[in-house]
Amino acid sequence: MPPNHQAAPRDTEADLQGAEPAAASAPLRIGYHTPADYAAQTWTSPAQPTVQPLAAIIHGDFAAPVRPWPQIASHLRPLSGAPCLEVILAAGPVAYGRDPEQEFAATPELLFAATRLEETAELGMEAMTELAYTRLRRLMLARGYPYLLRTWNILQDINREQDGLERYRQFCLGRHAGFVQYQEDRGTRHPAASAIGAPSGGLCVYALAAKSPGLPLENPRQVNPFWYPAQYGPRSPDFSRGLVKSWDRGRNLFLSGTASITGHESRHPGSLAQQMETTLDNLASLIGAAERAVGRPFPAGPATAALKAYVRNSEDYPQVRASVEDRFGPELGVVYLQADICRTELLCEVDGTVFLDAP
Ligand code: 3EB
Repeated sequence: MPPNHQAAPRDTEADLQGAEPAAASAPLRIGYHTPADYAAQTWTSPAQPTVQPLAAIIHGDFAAPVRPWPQIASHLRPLSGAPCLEVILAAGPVAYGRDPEQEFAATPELLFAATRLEETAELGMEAMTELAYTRLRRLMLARGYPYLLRTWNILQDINREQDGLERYRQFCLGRHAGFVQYQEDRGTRHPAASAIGAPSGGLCVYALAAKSPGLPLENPRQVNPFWYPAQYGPRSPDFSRGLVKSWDRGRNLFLSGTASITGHESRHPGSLAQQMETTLDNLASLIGAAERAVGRPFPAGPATAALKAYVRNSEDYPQVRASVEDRFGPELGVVYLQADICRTELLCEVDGTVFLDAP
């Protein structure tokens, strides 16, 4: 086996939960807001005084008002034409901080951290990615959140070939170099992840880590990414298809970027309709895997889920939206973003987060 093939995460949730004592905790939730709504809201409710923003992700051009929490520009354009604020809310109290390397927000259970790096002659994509992951790990360990749950990776010009290797593949090398360190900390438990391309912004990595572990998922329709054969690059991608995190009062399901891939192969190049079918079937299959893994339902509805759809060609937006609404209904929170996807033949990718208060 090539060296990039690693052992599968075989822990059961019971094993993982036993690793750390559970504190009273609640799921995080994600909502999408207009600029006016974002600027006007106080984000505190008398009914739930400890629920606060962990961070806001800014999609589109919006000069955010000063706020204590991290506000991260995605450099991705919403296809609706209007800026969109993605607010991640967590059960607090939340402490906010920043150092020269990153911005972060911490609750008693969860750490959000974000770092952005610009390329230089000395620091190319691979080295930059390793540095981003090294910084993230250093913060996680210093603050006591050793379990990586979810990463979002936004790469400028993701598909461009540079020095003989596509930038996404360079990213996978750098991420692995950083990631082997995490395995020494806590064993192989890949986070859920997305890796997408933007026209600007350098490398942006933002992530969620926790004091206690989550349960990585496999999708029965797809090969685990960390087992991809070498044809997709010298280092296979270090992420899991999804991850469930159980809290005292509820649970989260983090869905990794899901595209038209079955097994390890891209399906239906050139056919948007068929790629959408495969992508949405993959999502449904992953949600099914999560339900079997914990023996509980994960209904993705307007009050329980937020999705992001990344669309390579903006003219495909109406059809992508129609496909997603056909599956999930028109009420579900979805933001459609113009973005590049890590394989050039893929036209769309969908990720998201499910949040349930129920036990
Ligand atoms: C795939 O399934 C499509 O490298 O972190 C999706 C989600 C993809 C995350 C990553 C890559 C990543 O392989 C690409």
